Amino acid sequence: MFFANLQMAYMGGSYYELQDRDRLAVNTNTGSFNFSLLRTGISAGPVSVNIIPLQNIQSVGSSFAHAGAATYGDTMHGSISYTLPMGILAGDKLRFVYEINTGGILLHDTIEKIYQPLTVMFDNLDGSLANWTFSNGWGASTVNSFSGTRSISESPSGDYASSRTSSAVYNVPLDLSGATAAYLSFWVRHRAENGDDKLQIQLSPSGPGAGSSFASVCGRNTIAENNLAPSLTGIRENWTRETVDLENYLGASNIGLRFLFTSNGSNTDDGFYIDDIEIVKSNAIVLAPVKVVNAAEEGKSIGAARQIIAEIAGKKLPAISVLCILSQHHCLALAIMPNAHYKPPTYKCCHSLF
Ligand SMILES: [Ca+2]
Ligand SMILES: [Ca+2]
Ligand SMILES: [Ca+2]
Repeated sequence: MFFANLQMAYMGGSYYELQDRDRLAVNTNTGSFNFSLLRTGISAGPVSVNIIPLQNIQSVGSSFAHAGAATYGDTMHGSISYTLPMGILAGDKLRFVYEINTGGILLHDTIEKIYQPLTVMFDNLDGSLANWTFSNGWGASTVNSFSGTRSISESPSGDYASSRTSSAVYNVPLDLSGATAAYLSFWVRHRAENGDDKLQIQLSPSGPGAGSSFASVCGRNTIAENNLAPSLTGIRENWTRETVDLENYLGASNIGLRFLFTSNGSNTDDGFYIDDIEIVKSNAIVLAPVKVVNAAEEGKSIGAARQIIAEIAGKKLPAISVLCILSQHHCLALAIMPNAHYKPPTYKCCHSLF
């Protein structure tokens, strides 16, 4: 389903679209998470927002409540205070859920950030654009900007052309070596023929230059329909946060970033504006629960060693030896063979999975 259709389903009532307004980096142990609420529903109902902590957030302040934006398309701003745990370390991942309550429905938006990450790149596109290689019309635009006075656009003045293929390549290689988590974020607004004219976010593990092999990646708002590559398409005339989990590129040291615009042979529009592009990474050791995904040799007697396959934070671990010491169906992992990225959790109980 294209975004416009999804939005139509909500428009009949009181509906708000939340945008997380803060950078990916959280640098202080106490502060506020800031968000905006765009009224996209016909009704002017009240709205409240609260935060459900998921990971590395000790506590949050009281919820935000508002009687409702008076006019369709209005934007309100809110914030909720947070306190991080005492022992949080640079590079630790934060996760929480914005819960939006309006018109009798609950909407949830999961946010991931990193505490004191390493900034791989940040470009507000207000200064020199020497780090960019533009083709077929891309350039700076002062028509719309999320920050400062400029963004970049595939058609900075007027509508894009039909049957257009054009790109903006960030020509500095991005280094995610040693990273255990990394995210790309940028702000975007667009008018483009839904499904036919689109923007792809692309990464290459072989750098941005000659010989690169760019592939489209999924973000929070990309759509991949009818076997098309994941793309931003359709109409979003308010600045929208796009984020991409770069987990498939962790460890690579020569990554290229490209925005690829394509249009079909008919129906043109104003196109895309992009601003405040940011990539952060964490090199922190991942401490996460082990999840057993396959246990072979089921039924061995008590005391026998087993080999199981497990993952930590979604990544396969080398074979784990476990000793069944409780019963045939309740085991403790005694020895976990770590690779360089992981601290071995000791005595991780896996009984629920046997
Ligand atoms: Ca800007
Ligand atoms: Ca078109
Ligand atoms: Ca344009």
